[in-house]
Amino acid sequence: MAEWWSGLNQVTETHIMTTKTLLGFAVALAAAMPLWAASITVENFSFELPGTGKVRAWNGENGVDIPGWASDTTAADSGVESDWPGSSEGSWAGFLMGTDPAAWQLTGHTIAAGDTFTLLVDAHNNWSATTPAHLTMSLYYDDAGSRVTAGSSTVELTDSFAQYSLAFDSGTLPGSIGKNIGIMLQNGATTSDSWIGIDNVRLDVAAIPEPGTVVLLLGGLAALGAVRRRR
Ligand SMILES: [Ca+2]
Ligand SMILES: [Ca+2]
Repeated sequence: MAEWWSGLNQVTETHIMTTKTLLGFAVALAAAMPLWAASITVENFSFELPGTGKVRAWNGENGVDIPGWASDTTAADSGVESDWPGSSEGSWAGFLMGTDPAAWQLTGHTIAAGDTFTLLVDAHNNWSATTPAHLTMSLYYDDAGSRVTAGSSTVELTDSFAQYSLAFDSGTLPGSIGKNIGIMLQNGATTSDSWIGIDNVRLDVAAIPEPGTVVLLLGGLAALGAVRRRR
């Protein structure tokens, strides 16, 4: 075999090896997705504020506002309290009466393509005439001032605090992209003789790159490999 041919062949083989290594790396990277996860700030997530006493109603209707949380109409007997029946984080917990309006909070996080969300809420039954008690937790996006439900789940509660979760993938609702995400919590009872406790509300987001981004990433890695090979 001519020497020039052997040399060229070697270069080609090296290039194939490099490409294979890079492809392997990209595949491993894709398998390790989501690329990042973060916690979204939930104001007064643990209902520790205002921390001055039992407060009914979320919008300050009784003289003291409960930061972070709001309701569309005045809650008759929902708010924050610190004594019986306890909390799962800190000293205070939220409480929600059946038939009271949902307590909601719009976050500062703008929904991006590839975002997947997990809402985590600690909840239990405080006192309910009919058991089991229920919590309805929802995620929504704000569309120019109106709330559009993105996902909702009604779960059964026991007398002990437990963690409940709700997931939402922005890919299932393209209309949500570019809008801010919010949280809604409501007693799931249809009668007013039920009170539930809520605490430690967390919202996590993980970003999964779109296929186009992965292709771009692969292209970039291949180009990098080609440049290295030429050196
Ligand atoms: Ca708390
Ligand atoms: Ca408020």
